[in-house]
Amino acid sequence: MSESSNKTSPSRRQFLTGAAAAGVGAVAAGAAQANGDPLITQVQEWASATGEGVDATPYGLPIEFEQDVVRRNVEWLTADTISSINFTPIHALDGTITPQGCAFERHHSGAIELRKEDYRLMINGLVDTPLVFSYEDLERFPRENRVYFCECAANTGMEWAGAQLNGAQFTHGMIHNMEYSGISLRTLLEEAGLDAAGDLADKWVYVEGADASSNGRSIPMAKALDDVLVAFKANGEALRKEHGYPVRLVVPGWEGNMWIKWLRRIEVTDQAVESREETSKYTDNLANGIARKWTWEMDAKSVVTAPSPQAPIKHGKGPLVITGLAWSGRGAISGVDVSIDGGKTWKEARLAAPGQGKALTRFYLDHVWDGSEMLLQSRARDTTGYVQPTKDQLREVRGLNSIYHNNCIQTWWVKATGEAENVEVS
Ligand SMILES: Nc1nc2c(c(=O)[nH]1)N[C@H]1C(S)=C(S)[C@@H](COP(=O)(O)O)O[C@H]1N2
Ligand SMILES: [Mo]
Repeated sequence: MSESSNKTSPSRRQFLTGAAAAGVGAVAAGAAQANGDPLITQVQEWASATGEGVDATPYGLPIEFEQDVVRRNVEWLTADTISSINFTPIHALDGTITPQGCAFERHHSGAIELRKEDYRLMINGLVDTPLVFSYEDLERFPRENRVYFCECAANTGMEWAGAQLNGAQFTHGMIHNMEYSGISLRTLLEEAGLDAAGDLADKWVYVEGADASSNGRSIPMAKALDDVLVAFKANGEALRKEHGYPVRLVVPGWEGNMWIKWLRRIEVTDQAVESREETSKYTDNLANGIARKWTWEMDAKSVVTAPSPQAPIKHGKGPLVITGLAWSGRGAISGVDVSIDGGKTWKEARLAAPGQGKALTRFYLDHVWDGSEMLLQSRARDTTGYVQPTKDQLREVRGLNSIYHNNCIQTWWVKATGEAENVEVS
């Protein structure tokens, strides 16, 4: 849109604010004044010669003009990149599927390289027949395709005490959403046989990876038999090394730490192992100093991805697409509300598609911006009736000692200049 869209007459502006199709009208008014534009009137370089042949890029990368749309690390967060996190550039993406190439990574001992030929998956413990599968064995089981988000429990973890990191990528970017192809864990457990386990109600599976950290976690049997996947493809192609090639566990709706990468062993046990990853880490410290055990599900959460600090408004007042992401580990998103006044009043956003269970939902609010500053927020609701809490509501229950499971409402202070900043309102 060119600047001229701001110069519409008052009467036309009034008409535009009232109309549902406001955006389209005002953008067209701007576009009509593009007459003398050399990009329209002159033959351009790219139309005067041939482009690259089909073999120039056997496997495509984003065009050079998009090279700032990359995952980013916050150096001071961790001592070393070997045990660290980087963040998905959610401020610059649209739709819901996260390309693997910019999907956040979290490693406890670095990303390992494991060839399919060297891959083995063991199922042992309280099973009728302990089994070891090769990658090729896994490929022969009936396959499923499902889309799920994976959110690190530490996403938004730096924001408990106050607004901290200035960008949706850094406050909310420890999340990705992919279409996984794999086998249901139930199929593999039944292949090994669960009669030996007896009553399944109090049984667990202990899952671990082939990396040095092993990242072992205990999962209750009910979840293991419900919707957990042993996945080898994401978004149609092999998992990338950093996401667990050749096989990872997908634990829908539950904290990312349980999504074991480079999955090497599944042990059926009669109790939780209480490993390092589920005791010293990934527990929630409450206000009274006691740690809450097991917070597996990721509660409903949302964030406005644009406008946001890394995605300021570059045009003037008039039509403005406000957009963001919403998700819930307990079900599907049933609705998202957006506020431009710090939560005093709310408008229901438009969901790009009906919410799907445990997957990202894209929302839009087609707004006509009057050019004044906004305190922009979004609030997710899910199919269990749960409503995303404010930061203060969350602090009342959880205190200030927490890192993990911060699903509070985020506020962006969008200034008249169009620039945005991470702030808190109470
Ligand atoms: N084997 C193994 N699995 C692992 C980890 C790890 O370090 N090693 N990190 C866990 C954590 S804390 C998270 S949040 C997710 C991140 O998955 P991603 O790197 O694909 O984003 O993987 C989990 N699975
Ligand atoms: Mo994590």
